[in-house]
Amino acid sequence: MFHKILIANRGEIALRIIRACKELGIRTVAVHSDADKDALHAKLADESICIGRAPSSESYLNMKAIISAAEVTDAEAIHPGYGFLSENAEFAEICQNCGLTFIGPTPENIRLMGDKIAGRQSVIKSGVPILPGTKDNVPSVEEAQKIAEKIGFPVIIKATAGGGGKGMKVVHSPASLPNQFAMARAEAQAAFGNADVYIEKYCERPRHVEIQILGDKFGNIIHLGERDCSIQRRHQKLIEEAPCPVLPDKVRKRLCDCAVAAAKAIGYNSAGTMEFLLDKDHNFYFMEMNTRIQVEHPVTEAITGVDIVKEQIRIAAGLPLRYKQKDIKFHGHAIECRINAEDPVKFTPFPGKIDGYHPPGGLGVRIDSAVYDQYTVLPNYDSMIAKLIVHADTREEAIKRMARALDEYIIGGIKTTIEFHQKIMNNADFIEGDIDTGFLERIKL
Ligand code: MV4
Repeated sequence: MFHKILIANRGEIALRIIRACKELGIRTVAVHSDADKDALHAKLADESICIGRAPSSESYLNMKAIISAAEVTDAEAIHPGYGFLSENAEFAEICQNCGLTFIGPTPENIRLMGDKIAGRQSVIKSGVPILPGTKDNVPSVEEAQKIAEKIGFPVIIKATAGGGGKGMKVVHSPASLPNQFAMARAEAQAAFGNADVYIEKYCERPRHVEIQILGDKFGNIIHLGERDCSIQRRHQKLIEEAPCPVLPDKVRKRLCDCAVAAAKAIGYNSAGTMEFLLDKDHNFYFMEMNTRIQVEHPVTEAITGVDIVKEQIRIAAGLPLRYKQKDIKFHGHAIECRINAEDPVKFTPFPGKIDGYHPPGGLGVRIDSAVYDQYTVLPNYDSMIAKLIVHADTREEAIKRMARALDEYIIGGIKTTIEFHQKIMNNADFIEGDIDTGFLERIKL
């Protein structure tokens, strides 16, 4: 096992990783920007090093500074968390070349899954269902028109280098295709420096369901069940839950088996997530794979009891998985609400000083956060300041527990999404489990 790990991240996920390390008896090195000198991750780690100025591009994305920090502190491994350098194949490769273990999958796996066409092709071979669409980049509008006619409208145009909805365009008719095609390519070029796009059949009102995977370096791969992440706004997840409230057991089994087969097909060896769309008839289609620890991993931890970050570290250290599939038992229902420092109506960031902080507690309540009373939420970084996770025997009880915990949660001085979440917990369609990715756009709060 490692003796010392450097954590190349900030905020709640840096704390989450420090906690896992402490319980594993591993020393920790935090890195922080100028602006983060009072941040909890810098205080709670055994050592902490300033790696640059406030903008992420000069600190948390500064590969040279991070590698140097690992070298001067004698860290053996780097945990990238999520965001920042977590899905940067070049960074994983540099770590390798510097004799540092990147706590995540191989650079090859990161690169493969970062290319949506290549990723799609590699999982098709393992029999995972995908929506009808193109196998390759669609270079011309004439080609696009032909393909769309063949698949049938509506279709969706997506960036090959994409993810997160950037450069995505839904096309309902042949007449609107040329314009949408040009816009998709332009947006993809601007966002990713790569204008390549592919075309798929558009799935109406899908749910976003994803499978948590754990694979080790001995070819063992297990799943930890699914999460339903359908409550999103502008491709930002706001609420996640496990299990998916509408998935029949037989479909769940097929979905999880598919995700394991896909991970096996690429020799995946870390924690990862396979994203699927689930339509109203419970057909599912592979979308993409995330090769990092995800924000919403705690709902899976709640229903399985597996510490995913610890497992990820153990796997990177070359240890075999501690669980076989049959050891994984699912208990109850978990929900996570992302508490963002945001204007709850406009959904724009609302940084500032927290004046008065009282987090909820009690049975089945977990908070992953790095804020405290009188802490100043910075404008330089993501606006998520806490994750509130509840666990109960049933979904109905979990919703009531979440509503209770949200009521208790006091964060003074800034605006947050707490009241938004309270409204969702009282929404009849949400309570029924009748949600899809268009839910937030449709409802009036
Ligand atoms: C789709 C889709 C409908 N049909 N693909 C959005 C982000 C990217 N990961 C995939 N996305 C979608 N792909 C087809 N063929 C609808 C979405 C989508 C979506 C997916 C998951 C969660 C929220 C979403 C919100 C809008 C659109």
